[in-house]
Amino acid sequence: MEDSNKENGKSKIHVPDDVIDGPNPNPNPDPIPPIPPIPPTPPIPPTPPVNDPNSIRVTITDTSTPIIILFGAGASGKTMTLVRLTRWLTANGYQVDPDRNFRSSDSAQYEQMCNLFMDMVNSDYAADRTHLCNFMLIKVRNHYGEPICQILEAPGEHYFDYKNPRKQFPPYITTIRNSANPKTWMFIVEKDWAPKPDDLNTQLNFPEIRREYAEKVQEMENMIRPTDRVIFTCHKADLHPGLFVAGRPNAPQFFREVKEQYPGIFTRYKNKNPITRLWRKYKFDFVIFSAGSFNNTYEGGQFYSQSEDHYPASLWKAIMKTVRGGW
Ligand SMILES: Nc1nc2c(ncn2[C@@H]2O[C@H](COP(=O)(O)OP(=O)(O)OP(=O)(O)O)[C@@H](O)[C@H]2O)c(=O)[nH]1
Ligand SMILES: [Mg+2]
Repeated sequence: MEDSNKENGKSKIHVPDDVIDGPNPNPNPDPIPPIPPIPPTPPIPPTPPVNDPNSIRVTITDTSTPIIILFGAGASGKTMTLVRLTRWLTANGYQVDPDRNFRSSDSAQYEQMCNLFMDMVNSDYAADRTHLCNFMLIKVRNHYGEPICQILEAPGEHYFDYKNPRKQFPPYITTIRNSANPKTWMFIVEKDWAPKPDDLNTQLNFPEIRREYAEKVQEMENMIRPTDRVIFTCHKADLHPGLFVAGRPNAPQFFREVKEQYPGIFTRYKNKNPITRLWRKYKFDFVIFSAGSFNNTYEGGQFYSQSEDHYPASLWKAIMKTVRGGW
């Protein structure tokens, strides 16, 4: 039987008459208006001028509550320490909030940093090092709303830049150093610290960089007031499972290795009291810390799993000892 849709063996496609006869005689009387062009997205505010630390001005409105200064090189873990400590503090009834008056000259940007602070703390991802939240003063209050301390978090390059180790500290650090507040300097070290060079072809002399950082720590130790307190913290302890015993870091072994790798950093704080030095050689607490573990994601970020509570708990205990004047 022959297919009526076929002509000379080829398929014949049925086309309705009105399509052949031209335009629709009844066009829609209300045509859809053209979609207006999408307005350009407003420009993203520039990141804070942290690249020029000399241009930064800070205002300390609360001149009596102690300030804890997180002193450490770039990527030493300052921001993630603040994240881990804030999580622990808020879970234990403390209030942790950015001080919104700290940087008045670039208030819009700083305001944005303050707004993003709790998002950063609760994020499942590591804080981006280029993130806005990299320079803040945080206030910690107890559950009665009374201020306990203020914590300064700033980019590590302002304290030590391995490309220019002799660079002076920026003026805002001097402002904080000279402020009337009681102060605790938290000097951050990392066992076997090996900074990542910007250019992967560059060969860095890591022992030499650690020695230069140790000199920078001592430069600050020589400038701060004798009444200022210090804590030494050894970060990223989780990277050294060989120095753990029954799941806990072997603190004396970490101390010995850090002392060797960062010569002279502890000397100034030797306990010279002939009696108490028999059981306490140094006048500071040495805290082993880990913020947690970090796994690279396909998108180029880092998934963050927080450390056990004993890390922030012992860091807070050491901070409180200095704040209450235990040394
Ligand atoms: N394994 C391990 N890695 C850590 C830890 N803390 C931080 N890191 C890693 O170090 C990177 C930098 O941490 P940050 O807290 O941003 O360092 P920072 O000192 O604030 O850096 P700057 O703000 O640039 O000075 C993180 O992205 C993590 O990859 C830790 O406790 N353990
Ligand atoms: Mg940081």
